[in-house]
This record gives sequence, structure tokens and C-alpha cells, in this order.
Amino acid sequence: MSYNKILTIQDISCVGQCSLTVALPILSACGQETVILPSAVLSTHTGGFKEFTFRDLTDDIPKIQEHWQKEGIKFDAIYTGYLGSLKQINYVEDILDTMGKDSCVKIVDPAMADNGKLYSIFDMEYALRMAELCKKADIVIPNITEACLMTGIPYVEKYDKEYVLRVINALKESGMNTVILTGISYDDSTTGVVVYDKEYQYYSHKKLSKGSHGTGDIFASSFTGAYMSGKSLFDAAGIAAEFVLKCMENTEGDAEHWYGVKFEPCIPELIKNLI
Ligand code: PXL
Repeated sequence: MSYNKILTIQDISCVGQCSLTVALPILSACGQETVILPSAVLSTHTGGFKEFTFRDLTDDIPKIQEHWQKEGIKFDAIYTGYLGSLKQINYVEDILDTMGKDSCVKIVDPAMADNGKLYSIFDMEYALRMAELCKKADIVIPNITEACLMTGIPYVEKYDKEYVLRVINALKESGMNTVILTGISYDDSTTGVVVYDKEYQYYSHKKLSKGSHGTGDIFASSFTGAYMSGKSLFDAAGIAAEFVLKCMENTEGDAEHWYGVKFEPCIPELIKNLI
């Protein structure tokens, strides 16, 4: 299993089991050195809590980058998630351009929308700017809502493989590299992940009746951890999909835990699948 220095850039939602509070433990559990760059600190995530606080750390980003440059710090992988503003995307673009080793793997999860809607603080200008950032990545991990927003293809709830291929082709034609499209479901009992490097591959598994918050971040983090530890794209996507399913099953029926999934007890299972 290879050991890498991975930089992940996303917010800290103090409560809510998403972004950095899942990326850091999951990447560490995958045996990877994890460097964090918090884009903002929020009291909670924005998906259902009211009156959350938001401390924007945009202005700290170039100062932190400059210090790392002085120290000669470079990364084997850079994985970005939820970002707070257009200005942050500009800074992150520069980090992708300058802070990676020659072999650096750049992974961008647009983390801006789900279920046909943008998250509360974003607008279409942000979505289109995010599409530009995605073109700098080796691997992008959108869900179908994010892919539709970035391509202008209307989002629909029911679709077939032809529609999914149209969305992926539009992403690729716009200049994106490997696409991992999450939450792709062709029937009521299964869902899965499409991995499109040079051809269409689909990993499908059982679908639960209800979606959960933060699962996109858990998928992207465990995918990044598995891929950087040496798994193939498709195997890493499968490991991440099974991990997300396990975490959701572990949370099902706990109404008080509406804001995220109880991923921590499932970490040993994730590690087992990496060996
Ligand atoms: O899980 C994505 C995410 C990350 N960070 C914050 C969010 C969300 C989704 O709503 O609000 C702050």
C-alpha cells in the first residue's frame, strides 16, 4: 500500500459529519498523510440547520500556500470539496497548478448541489466557475445534479444509460478528464457509480429508501484514500460505494441523526477492503 501526502481543501463544518470532519479521518484511516486547508469554518453544515455561522478563510489561503512554498512542501494528491466563494476557486486553481509533485493526482468534487438543486449559498455563476476548476482535475466526482448544472443538460429524476452517457460526453467534451458520476440509479432497488475513464463502467449496489447528508463527501474521501493507496479507479469507486452504503445502513432508522451518517464504526470495514 503506498503512503502519500494528500492535501484536501474544503470547509470545516463543526457539526454535521461532512467536508473536513469526514475527509481527515477517512484519508488517515486509508493510511495516507493528510494535510488540510480549511476554506471556511461553519458552526454546522448548511443543509437543514438554521442560522449557522460562517467564518470565511479565503484571505488565509494564499498566505498558507506561500508558507508551504517557502518550506518546499508539495503533494502527491490534491483533493478539493466544498468551497466558499468564487475567489476561493481562483486560489484553489493556483494551488492545483503549483503545489503538486510532478505525479500529483488532482481530484475535484464540485460539492455544490444535490437532488436537482444548488446548496443554499451557491448560484449559477459559481456552478459555471466550478466547471472551469473541474477541467484542471485528473478525476472529477460530480453527482448527476452537479454534472447537469455544469453541462446545461436539464436535470431529470428518471433517466437511462443513454442520458448518462450524454451527460458524461458533455463533461468530457468540455475538457474534463476521468469522470466518476455518483448516485446513478436505473431502477428502484439499485444505485451505483459510473466510472468513465476511456469506457463506461458501472458499479451498482443495493439502494436504500432515503438519501443521507454528507455521503458525497464520504464517497469522495474514501475513493481518494483507496485510489491513492494503490487500487484501480474502478476498485476504488466500488470500495467507496460499499463504504457509503454501510455508513447509511448504520444510520438508518435513527431520526435524531438526520444531519449526517454514522461513518466512524464502519471505518474498520473500509480498512479491511484496502488490504
Ligand atoms: O456535504 C457537502 C457540504 C459541505 N460543507 C458544507 C455544506 C455541505 C452541504 O450542504 O453545507 C458547509
